Amino acid sequence: MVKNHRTIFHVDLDAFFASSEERENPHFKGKPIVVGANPLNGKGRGVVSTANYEARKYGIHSAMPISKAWRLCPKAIFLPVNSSLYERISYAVMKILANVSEKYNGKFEQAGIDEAYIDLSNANNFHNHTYYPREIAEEIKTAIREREKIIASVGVGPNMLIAKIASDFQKPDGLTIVSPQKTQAFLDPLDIRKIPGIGPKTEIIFRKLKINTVFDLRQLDQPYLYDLLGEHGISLYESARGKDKREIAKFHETKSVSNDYTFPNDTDDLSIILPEFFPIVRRVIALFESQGFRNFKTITVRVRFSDFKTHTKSKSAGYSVTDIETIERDALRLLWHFVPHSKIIGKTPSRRKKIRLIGFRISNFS
Ligand code: TTP
Ligand code: MG
Repeated sequence: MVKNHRTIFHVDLDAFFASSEERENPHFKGKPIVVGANPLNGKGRGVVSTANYEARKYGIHSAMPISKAWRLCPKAIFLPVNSSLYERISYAVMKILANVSEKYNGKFEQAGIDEAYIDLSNANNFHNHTYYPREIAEEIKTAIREREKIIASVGVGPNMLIAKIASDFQKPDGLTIVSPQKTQAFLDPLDIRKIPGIGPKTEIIFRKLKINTVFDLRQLDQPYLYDLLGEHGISLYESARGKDKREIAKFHETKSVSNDYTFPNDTDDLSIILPEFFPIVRRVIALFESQGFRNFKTITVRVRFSDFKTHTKSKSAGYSVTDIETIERDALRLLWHFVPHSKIIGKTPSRRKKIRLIGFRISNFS
């Protein structure tokens, strides 16, 4: 029998960074936790990485300025980002998921630090036993909770798109299964922002047109959407109908690794910039290496100026983690495009803008 529909699972950990901190510090339980930049009594300038569900009750969410989070809930527990802890937990969780996938003859793809897809379309054929998605979803949630003390939400659907929307649907501690027959009824009432691919910019365009739900979106035909948004419009036409042809990639490919830093005050002072810059470069390389990689092709330096304009410069060459000196030298050359040279040779400060944030990324792994 040829199956028309696949059975795809999407697993996403709840408030991941904050849950990891709770796990390590059980006395935080029940309290609002915000992980991100230092709030500096409301004067901090970075952003929130994530907040636990207790803190979300105050309106705090990812990417919000940390100063705003502080105003919303000054009594919250504010914690810095402890990447190595989250990487360790992520690794352990992904191992559990890869094992489940293998046990049921599936395909596994890590999609982010706290999320993964498993294609279990063939699980029913395994050992001639019929496995129900709910059993396997419960098995996954229980294994992660018992072994890693973290709560995961699971979504099951006929493709990656529906599985991803489903895992978010009843967060936290969610389990949502959407059958192929119920897919359209599930999607129609959802807000357009629930569709991955509709971000803040596309949202504004649709709201102006009074397109608020997936049902509304479905009333627009392809030529109209193409005129409005180009190719992206066509892909949203498919998404609104619950269609998604993507296949689970058997081997996860990390596409890039990056890190950045927001200065406490905007600066053009190299004696402040450089001591932050090199540790960022080294952190990125260490993270890449910890994932078992050695070689990559491209480095990118990102600078955000005080007016929030953000610029990047990239260089491609054959880089290896064993040659950190070359990486640092090339990274510095890229940074050079953005810093006021006059400061180096002692002339008057240039008319260049001050820097708010610096970042470094590596990509094109080989
Ligand atoms: P998400 O899965 O998007 O968010 P979450 O796990 O905190 O919350 P939930 O899934 O329950 O809605 O992201 C996973 C982690 O990635 C998150 O814990 C922190 C990090 N992250 C950032 O650092 N900045 C961001 O803007 C986002 C969205 C996430
Ligand atoms: Mg998550």
